[in-house]
Amino acid sequence: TPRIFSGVQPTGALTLGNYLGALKRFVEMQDNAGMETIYCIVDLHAITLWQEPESLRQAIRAVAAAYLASGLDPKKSIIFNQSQVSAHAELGWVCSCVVRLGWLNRMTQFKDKAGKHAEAASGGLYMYPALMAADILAYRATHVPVGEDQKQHLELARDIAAKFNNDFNVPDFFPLPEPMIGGPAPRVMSLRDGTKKMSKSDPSDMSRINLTDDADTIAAKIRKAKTDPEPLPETLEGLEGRPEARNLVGIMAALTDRTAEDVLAEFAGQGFGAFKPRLAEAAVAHLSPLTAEMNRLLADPAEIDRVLGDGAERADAIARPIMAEVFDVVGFLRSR
Ligand code: AQP
Repeated sequence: TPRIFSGVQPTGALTLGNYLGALKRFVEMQDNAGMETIYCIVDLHAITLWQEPESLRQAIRAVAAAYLASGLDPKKSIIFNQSQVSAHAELGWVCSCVVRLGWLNRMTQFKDKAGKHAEAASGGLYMYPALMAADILAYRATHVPVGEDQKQHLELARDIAAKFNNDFNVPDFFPLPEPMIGGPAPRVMSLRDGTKKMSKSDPSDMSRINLTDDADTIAAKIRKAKTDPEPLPETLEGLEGRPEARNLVGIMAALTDRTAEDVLAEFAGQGFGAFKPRLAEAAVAHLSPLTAEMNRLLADPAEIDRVLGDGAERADAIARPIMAEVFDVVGFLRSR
């Protein structure tokens, strides 16, 4: 059976991009009979950039609440935080020794996140893709749903798996994980700049819709979203060269489970003055029950911690025997 693995970083409130690009798809896969689904909150990844310890703890619970509120069910999926399963760190080290510096040097996300001060970036940020490969391989996961921004890291994970299999002469030891990019919104863009992805770490809060935003905030952010003065076109080609317009149409389509063509069929010829209030309505209708459920869950942190602890035990039960095989293959001596 296909085994799905994916994760989200607890680096702040989740955005509509994380929801449409990741969480909504996680739920669809969970509910697809015949797939085993493992969803992680990747706290080891989060500390590649500085996180205030207490905020990190809260952010882990908040991502867990977002998972559950979106419809992930701990009876159907394994839901846990990465640091509670030691296989991630252990295999992460092995993968760091398999990956080549030349491969890491090509990763565009490192360049984006390290910015102009790469010398001051953490070693972890640089090694991030090796840990991400380990996350997937520790379960021999076969499929990884991610947004488009993670495509390059997934290709690197495949390269690491192939090199491990080849170096140690264990063909098929790790399956090469398949990226699953696509879905209704593989790349939701910033509300302030249609050429940048919507990101929870963008300095401008107006650039994104957070899953914790209330209805008035969502409406205000959509009202102030950057657009152009042209009315909406009749066809998708008419959106070319209009990244902001394309983005808002895409968000509307994903929120209302329609194609972008269907959205244009309804709104062609109308300006953003008419479209934006309708988009805000759709966003609020979709997100406010989710936000309410998140808040309800967060009122009982002990219950969230229990769900994560239980998930970690089940994740560990899968990863532990795989790690024992890895240690043997690598040549580590284990005498206890
Ligand atoms: N704008 C987006 N559109 C579609 N999918 C997105 N994802 C993130 N942003 C968008 C997908 O969400 C999943 C979890 O992402 P992550 O938290 O692990 O890290 P990220 O990709 O770096 O996301 P952010 O929001 O930009 O976080 P920060 O700002 O902390 O780096 C992934 O599947 C991702 O593709």
